[in-house]
Amino acid sequence: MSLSSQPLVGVVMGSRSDFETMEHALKVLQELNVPYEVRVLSAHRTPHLLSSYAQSARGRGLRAIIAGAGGAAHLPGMLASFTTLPVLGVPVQSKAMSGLDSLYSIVQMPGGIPVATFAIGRAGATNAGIFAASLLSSEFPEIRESLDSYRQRLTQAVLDDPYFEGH
Ligand code: RP5
Repeated sequence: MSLSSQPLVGVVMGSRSDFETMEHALKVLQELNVPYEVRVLSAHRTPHLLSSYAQSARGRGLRAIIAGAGGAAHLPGMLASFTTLPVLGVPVQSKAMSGLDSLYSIVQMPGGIPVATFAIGRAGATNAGIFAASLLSSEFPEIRESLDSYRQRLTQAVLDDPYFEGH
C-alpha cells in the first residue's frame, strides 16, 4: 500500500510534561516517513477522552498506538483495554523513582491484555517509534526502505568512528 498523510500511528502521552521524552518517538517516526498524530490524554484526568480515542482508533485507520506515561502509568494499559490495536508503552522517567515505577506499572499487565513495553525514557521512546515502523514495514514498502537506510546509517556511524578497530 502507498503512504498518504493519513496518520498510521497515534502517539499519546499522559501529560505535556512527558513531551521531552516522547518527542524522540516523534522524531524517529518523522525520519522513517511514518505519518502520525499526537495527543495528550490522561488515564486519571481525562478517562472518558482516553476511552473514546482508543475505541475510535482502528476505525480512523491507526495501526498502532505509542503511549508514554510516568509514575502510576496506567495510560498504555487503559488504552489497550479499549482496543486490540498494538499498544507500545514507554515508561517516562519519573523524579521520585527514576522511572522504575513507570516501568513496573506498564510492564505488569495481566495475561490477556498486552502492552509491548520499552526501555525507560529516551531510548524507549526512540525504539517504540522504530518498532511501530517495523510493524508497518510489510504493508508499506516506503517504510521498509526508510528502516533499511536508518539501520545502514547506524552501521556506517560505527564504521566511520575514528576509534573503530578497522581503522
Ligand atoms: C502521569 O503523571 C504523566 O504521564 C506524567 O508522567 C506524570 C506527571 O504528570 P504532571 O503532573 O507533570 O502533569 O500521568
